[in-house]
Amino acid sequence: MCATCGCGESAGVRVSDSAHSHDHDHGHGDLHHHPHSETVVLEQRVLAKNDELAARNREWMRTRGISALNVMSSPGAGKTTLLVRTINDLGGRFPIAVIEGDQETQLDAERVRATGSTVVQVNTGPGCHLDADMIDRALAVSRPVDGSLLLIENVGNLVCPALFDLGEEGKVVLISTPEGVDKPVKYPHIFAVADLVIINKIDLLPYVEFDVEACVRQAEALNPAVRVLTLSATTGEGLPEWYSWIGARMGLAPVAVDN
Ligand SMILES: Nc1nc2c(ncn2[C@@H]2O[C@H](COP(=O)(O)OP(=O)(O)OP(=O)(O)O)[C@@H](O)[C@H]2O)c(=O)[nH]1
Ligand SMILES: [Mg+2]
Repeated sequence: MCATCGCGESAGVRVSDSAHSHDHDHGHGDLHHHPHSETVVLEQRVLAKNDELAARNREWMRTRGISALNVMSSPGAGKTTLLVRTINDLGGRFPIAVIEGDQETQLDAERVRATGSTVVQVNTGPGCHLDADMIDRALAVSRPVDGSLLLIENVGNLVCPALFDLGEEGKVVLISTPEGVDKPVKYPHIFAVADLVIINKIDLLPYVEFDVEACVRQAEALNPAVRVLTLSATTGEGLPEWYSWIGARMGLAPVAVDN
């Protein structure tokens, strides 16, 4: 069981590209067999080890000019839809590589692969988040070219991904309008660490009860420095602001895209 979030991730984690699929121990090793009374100490050790690996990932990417974004949300908020659209719109300007995190299946990797982008699927089994060791192993398979944008889609979950630094350059949290306006106050930790909050599926606003301004206020109350964008990954409304944000993170001139 994961000593940090108690999510039971002791079974094998699989890191695979289209040609390979194999089991790995996920690196928490002997930490799983200690009694409950040591949970707090173990939690600190797990997170400290993760932070160390994340720092190594960050340095590896920094020296290669690779900018990684950790994209997080509850299941179905639209992460893969947004990633596919982003690759189709921006893929001609700089190389984009993707790491897909899901408990099971290659479904999201297949959607990304259809764009022609490099993609590695990480299956976490019972685990509910990606960690820095998984990213290290995925990078060893993917080897993004220098200057790439690396889009990491985390496992659909608003809780555990908040705790684990992957070595990314920025954390992006999506919330979609049918989920309801109260997600930031119910799941404050992930919104507190976000660099960008995206309110997705705004095309559904006429059909769902969702107060955009109230949601923005909640997110800003938890995280005064956060930027909030509203968009629809399917209609394309709001995407130019998202692309400008990416461009700024990558140190590029504003990216103009017709939608
Ligand atoms: N109306 C509308 N539907 C959307 C939008 N973005 C995504 N969807 C739909 O929402 C559903 C889930 O989208 P995904 O992109 O698979 O969501 P996800 O966050 O990647 O889901 P998991 O990987 O399972 O966590 C799909 O049916 C999408 O077509 C949007 O902006 N508007
Ligand atoms: Mg997805």
